[in-house]
Amino acid sequence: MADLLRLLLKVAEKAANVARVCRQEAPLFQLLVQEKTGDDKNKKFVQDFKTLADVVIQEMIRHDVGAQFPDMADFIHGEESNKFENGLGESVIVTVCSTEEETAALLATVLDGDHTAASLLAKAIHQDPATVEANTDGLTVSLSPSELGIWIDPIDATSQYIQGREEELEEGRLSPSGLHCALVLIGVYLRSTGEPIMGVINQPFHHKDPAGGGWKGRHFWGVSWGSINVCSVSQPKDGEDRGLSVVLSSSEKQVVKDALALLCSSDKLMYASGAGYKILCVIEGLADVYILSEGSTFKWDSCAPHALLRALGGGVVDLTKRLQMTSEGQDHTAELTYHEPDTECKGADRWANRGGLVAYRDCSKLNTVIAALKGKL
Ligand code: 2IP
Ligand code: CA
Ligand code: CA
Repeated sequence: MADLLRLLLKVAEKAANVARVCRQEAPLFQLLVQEKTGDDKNKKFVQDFKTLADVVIQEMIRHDVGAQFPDMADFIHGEESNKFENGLGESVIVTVCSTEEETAALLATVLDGDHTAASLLAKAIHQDPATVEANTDGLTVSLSPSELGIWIDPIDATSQYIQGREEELEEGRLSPSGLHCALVLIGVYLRSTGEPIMGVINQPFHHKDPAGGGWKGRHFWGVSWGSINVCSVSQPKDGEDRGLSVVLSSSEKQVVKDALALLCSSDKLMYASGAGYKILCVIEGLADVYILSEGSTFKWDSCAPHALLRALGGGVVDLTKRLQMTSEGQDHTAELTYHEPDTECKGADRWANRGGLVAYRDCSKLNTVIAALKGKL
């Protein structure tokens, strides 16, 4: 498992490099944007974008993980389909080839013959990033790759990634929107039960290098399996309870906003973009809970950060299921799982977290918000 974790940290950093290159090269970025159609349409946005950056990043992760762990190859899923249509209406399957030159040639067919853009992208895909620091000593988990599956969201909060607003982040404070909300999410689950057991989160745009070297990112990871619970983010120290803090999507239902306004002071009811970023805020302790009353997130949004929350003693529950339960306490029956599609739905919706969700670190905070929402939805 330590091997797999090290590989995922490395491919996530490579993914972050590709995301940065695509923004740095303005003409490249323009070329990358295509509109989604059909069943894969995310109903949340009137105009959702499928970027070549997304597809390329997902395929690169699939390629690198599949090469080192062949037993996992058929169980590496992601948000994107690797079928891409170029300006001539030709359908091209985007894959990572064995050499940089071959990948560049394939990408050029998607990029309508723009060889400069294709070479830039291929270079980032084939470049090995500097080793990512992670203390994985003693991380021995008795699971084999053939028992595991992977969910990838190559770029979460695509709209923030495309808008590209640069924000100065304040230490210890949640910042509602901007490039820092865009995250690379790679989650590992157990095929038999669907439990999330390992997660890697890379934030490609965390701060600008003061020496002018462009954007710098950061990463987080966690493993939770049996008695092993390890996370790169430390457990909060038991301090004074400063009152409940909640993060929501700005498009959350008014009835939810109203119910929570009765529980939190106005500065503790916060809004932010990106499903992954909001769960990361809970992981980092910038908010106690993230509540979403709609089925607008998917398995690839929650799997990776869910594993980190579990390693910290928290989790992510299905809101609808949890509201129907009578008992309090940490009962795992409402926790989200990642192995089974919803057969009543079609396309991407088969993998939606249909009942909404609550992400939490501390079970007592989960119980407080569930009590406040009972009978309201
Ligand atoms: C989106 C993205 C959105 C989020 C939505 C996700 O994923 O994280 O920001 O909406 O639920 O599916 P909101 O910001 O309102 O929480 P993607 O950008 O990968 O499509
Ligand atoms: Ca997403
Ligand atoms: Ca995405």
